[in-house]
This record gives sequence, C-alpha cells and structure tokens, in this order.
Amino acid sequence: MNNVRVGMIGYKFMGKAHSNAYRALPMFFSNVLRPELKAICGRDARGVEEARERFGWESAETDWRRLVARDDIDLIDISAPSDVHKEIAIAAAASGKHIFCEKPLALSLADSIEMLNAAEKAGVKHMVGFNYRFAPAVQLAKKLITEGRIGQIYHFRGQFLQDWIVDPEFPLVWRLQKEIAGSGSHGDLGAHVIDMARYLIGEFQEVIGMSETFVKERPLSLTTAGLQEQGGRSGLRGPVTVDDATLFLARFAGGTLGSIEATRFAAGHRCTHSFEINGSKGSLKFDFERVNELQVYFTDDADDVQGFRRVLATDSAHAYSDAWWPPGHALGYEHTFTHEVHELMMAIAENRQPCPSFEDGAACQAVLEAVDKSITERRWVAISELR
Ligand code: SOE
Repeated sequence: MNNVRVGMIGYKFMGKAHSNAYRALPMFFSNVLRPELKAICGRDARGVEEARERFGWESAETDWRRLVARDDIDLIDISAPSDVHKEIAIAAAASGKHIFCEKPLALSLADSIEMLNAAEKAGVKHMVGFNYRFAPAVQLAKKLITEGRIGQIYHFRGQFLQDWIVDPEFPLVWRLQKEIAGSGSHGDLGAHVIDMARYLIGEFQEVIGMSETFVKERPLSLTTAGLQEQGGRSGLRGPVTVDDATLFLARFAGGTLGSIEATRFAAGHRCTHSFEINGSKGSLKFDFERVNELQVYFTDDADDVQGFRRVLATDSAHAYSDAWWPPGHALGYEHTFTHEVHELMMAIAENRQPCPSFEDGAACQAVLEAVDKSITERRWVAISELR
C-alpha cells in the first residue's frame, strides 16, 4: 500500500490543522505512506463543501455513518467535538478502519476504554491527537531525559494557560458545555499537560486537585461556533457546566513531584503550554509560545558559565529538522500536526501501534477522572482506584 485513503469528520479548527498536515507530509517527508484526502464530512452541506474545496479533499459527506461505511477509505480521522468520538470510533473499528482521534479521547474513562477495546479487537491502528509531543524541542527534552542527562527527576511543573473566555460576555460555545466537551480547561488543556508529563516523566501515581467556574452563566450562542468565531448571541443566558480552571498536585510512580495548572482565565496568556523539569543533573524548560526553544541547565557546566541556556531545536541534531528548512528557520504549531501524521503513517507502514495510541488517551482520561474524584471527595486519589 502506498497511499492511505483518509476520511475526516470535522472541518473547523482541528479539521483544518489535520488537512494541512496530510497535505504537507508527502511534500516534506520522503519514504512515508501518502495520505490521500478522500472525503471530508460535516453536518452542514454548504460548510463542508466549502471546506472540501479549500482544503483539497476529493469528496464531501454530510453523514458520518456513510463515510465510515465507504469501502474506499482506510483511515477515519475524528476531528469533531468530543461527544461524538466514541460512537464514530467504535463504528470505524467495526468496519476495519484505522482511527486517528482528537483529544480528549472521550467524555469518560469508561468510554475511552470501550474505544480502545473496540480498536484492539478489530486489529486496527489507533492514535490520539496529542500533537505537542511532536515539537522538536519537546523531542529534544525527551531525548535528554532518556539519555539520563538531567539525572533523576525531582519536579515536573506543567501549565496550559489561555485567556479566550476572560470576557464574561463571551458566548456559551460547545467547549463550555459538559455534555459536548466532557470538561472545560481540565480536559481541553490539562489533558495536553498530562500527556506531556506521561511522555516525559512516566505514569502518575496519585493526585489531588481543585477547580473553579468563575463565570457561571454566559450568553447563549446561536451556532456551534468554536474558539475564533463567536457566532450570534440570542440575548438569553445559560449555565456554564464545565470548569474554567483546574489545578492539581501529583506524585508520579517514579517519585517525581508534579504540579499542573490549566486555565482559560490567565489574562495575557494566549497559548502558554509550558513545563519545567528539575533533575539531579540539570533542568529543562519549554514554553510553546517559543516552540523552537528548549532552555537547558546542566549542573556540571563550568562554574563560570553556570546558568540556563537556550537551545534552538532546529538543527540536524534535532528531530524532524532535516525534512524542513536550514538551521534556525523556525517551525510552528502546524508542524506538530505534520509530525503527528508522520508517526501515524510510519506506524501503519511498520504494522505497529502509533504513539500516542488510544492506550495513552485512556491513561490520560484516568488521570483527568482521578483529579475530578479528588475534587469531589476532597482527598488524594490513586490512579489505581480508577483502572
Ligand atoms: C482550545 O483551548 C485549544 O485549541 C485546544 O482545544 C487545543 O487542544 C490546544 O492545542 C489549543 O487550545
């Protein structure tokens, strides 16, 4: 097989990011299966047709069941809101299609385990969209940790800070409704930090958290608008049913202590997805707003040059860089998706599961739920209580 025929559900923010990644992949990477943009799917016929044309898909569908049933599709890409992930993924697995699903994997741990089991039983490949792992600077952090270059890890401090709903008049979009989104900042942003921590540090052992919904009612939105398009407002107000911010402390199985913060109320922070890791031989710092940089500190540097230094992860020594531009020519948000799709295509070619898989999606969900439980029960919760 030289091509992987893709059918994608969703055509807004993530649909655009994934379409771009599929198109860029064969242009920049050689010796990789080529994604064929077979069909794009969405409920609104006009909207999906417009997206089909702009993003370069061959055909459009308005019913995901029709898409999943098509025999000219190898991979189903779920870029739609979280409440539909499970049903589509299970149907895709039943029809023998590989699945690439956006995060958070599902609305609950039980649902994500069902999805994982369905995909495993069908013997298809399954991947969850934790794209930030694929920034070259994050890959460098992973390499330094794996090689033991910062020694034993004592601390993980992770944050995902945004500010797009600080305005109390921002409408009640789907991301603020529990039945569609599952949770608020916790599942949308905290999920990325949890995945980053699992990737770099290892498994969580126990957690304790707190959360708040600062603005409890918002104007109703007349559309299914996302982040950028606010849609019309009806004049009526409705309850916000998700958290605006969730913070938690964690102990990892390897002994690392962690603190994690996810909020949409950090005025001035548009997309601060950052971490700091402190080990016995040094420290690492990353901030997505400076996506190409990793700050590194090594305890054994000579006394007179001790301190953090900035490594620009765009040289041939760094992951993916050779595929793109000469050293120092910056990469951005969209490249993380191209690298993610690269991993997916490599996994299909090599007949192995991609990383991160639904297994990682479910593991992340277990941590999210353990934090929720700890908030409800006001106590430390071990992850083993849930799985
Ligand atoms: C919105 O908060 C959002 O787009 C998330 O849904 C994404 O997963 C994250 O990457 C950026 O912020």
